[in-house]
Amino acid sequence: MILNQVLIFSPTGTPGVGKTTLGKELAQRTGLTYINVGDLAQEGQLYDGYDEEYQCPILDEDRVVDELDEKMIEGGVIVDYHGCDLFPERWFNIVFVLRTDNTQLYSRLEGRGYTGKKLQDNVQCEIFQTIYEEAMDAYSKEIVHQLPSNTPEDLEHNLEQIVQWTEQWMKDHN
Ligand code: DAT
Repeated sequence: MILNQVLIFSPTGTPGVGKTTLGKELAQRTGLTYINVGDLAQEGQLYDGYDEEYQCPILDEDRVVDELDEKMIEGGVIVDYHGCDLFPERWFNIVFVLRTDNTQLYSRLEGRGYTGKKLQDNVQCEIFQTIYEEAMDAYSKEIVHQLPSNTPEDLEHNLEQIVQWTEQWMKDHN
């Protein structure tokens, strides 16, 4: 059986770094299935309240994990989310953390209509490398890779590299 699960994420709460763009294109090139956790939660209304400060619904993490577990057991999945601490360690074979320079991130988030505290906090979080450390704690260090995501060239390079890693992983495990 081919078990190949890829998690793509960015510093906690940091959207706009290119996870969706990378994840969808990667799915096309590898035949893996792309899952956007934000969309999944919205479709199933897997929420537990509303965060007034950040103006977004609060994820019901237990229900999200339950919903995803079946798909994860089947394998062949790319998961896109802006955090990693809610997922069981056993789910993933490889983890990519995307990083974007702050000035670029600032304009991408502003372009999405982010303002005030939400904008500041997301950029701050990137500055402090919050998630990379979170990921190194949550998963075995050898499977966590950090990738730059500033330019279209970075995107293409990341895709090529991940496709190579995926092929190598399949060779090593079959
Ligand atoms: P996320 O899923 O992390 O929220 P996204 O994939 O929606 O991010 O991308 C946010 C915006 O940035 C979108 O307009 C596409 C652009 N983008 C993504 N990756 C990029 C890259 N490597 N270089 C330049 N722009 C990129």
